[in-house]
Amino acid sequence: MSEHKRVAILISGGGSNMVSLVDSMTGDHPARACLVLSNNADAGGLEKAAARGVTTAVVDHRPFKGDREAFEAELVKPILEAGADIVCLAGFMRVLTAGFVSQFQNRFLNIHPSLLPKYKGLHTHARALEAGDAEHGCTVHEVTPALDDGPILGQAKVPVLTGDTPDVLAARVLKQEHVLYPAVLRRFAAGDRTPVLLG
Ligand code: NHR
Ligand code: GAR
Repeated sequence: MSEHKRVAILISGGGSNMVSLVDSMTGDHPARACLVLSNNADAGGLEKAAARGVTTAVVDHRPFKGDREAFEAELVKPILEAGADIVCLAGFMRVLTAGFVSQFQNRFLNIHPSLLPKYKGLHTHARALEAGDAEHGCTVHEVTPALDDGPILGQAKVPVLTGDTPDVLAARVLKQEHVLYPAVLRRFAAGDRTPVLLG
């Protein structure tokens, strides 16, 4: 019997959330990273994962020319090969079909840069600024077929400050993402779905 839950982390870019998750899974943590998987061969996170001794894989979506199911049929392979118990999206930028999501039901997490249910989808920081919100933040939720709509497992709030641009606000939120996501994953891997609320 293996004592640790195995976590696959899907990225598209820099992977700072992935790094915060991988680096959190040591000592008495109930899980360990088994795979970092990117849809983008240029993702900076791939080198960071390899430097940490985590297996990496790339499945580029572009050759599939919009055939999401054909892309996902390849994307799922390294996840199954790695024997993942839990799958975490961390800055993964491709919408996934119900067929893919259903394979990881109740063990599939995402971090989204808004206080859901506000601002599902993209460009969340600009939308929060345009709306004149006094606070903004990030949410970890379970991935379900409907985008950014699954049960909420944690949220962290940050203030919106005078003069904020989308980039400045995004950086403030990202710092909190690096606190929130590891805290939620630790609980979730231990079988506890009580929401983590920060800020
Ligand atoms: N898939 C499902 N089924 N459910 C969710 O909750 C998902 C998901 C896939 C990704 C992350 C999400 C986010 O946190 C996520 C949650 C990409 C897009 C998007 O529109 C939207 C939301 C999220 C990720 N992607 C475009 C697409 O055509 C591509 C955009 C680009 O490449 O820049 O897939 O925000
Ligand atoms: C993070 O802010 C994450 O919440 C967001 O992209 C950034 C990735 O940063 N995710 C999405 O917008 C998903 N559509 P990272 O690659 O450094 O973790």
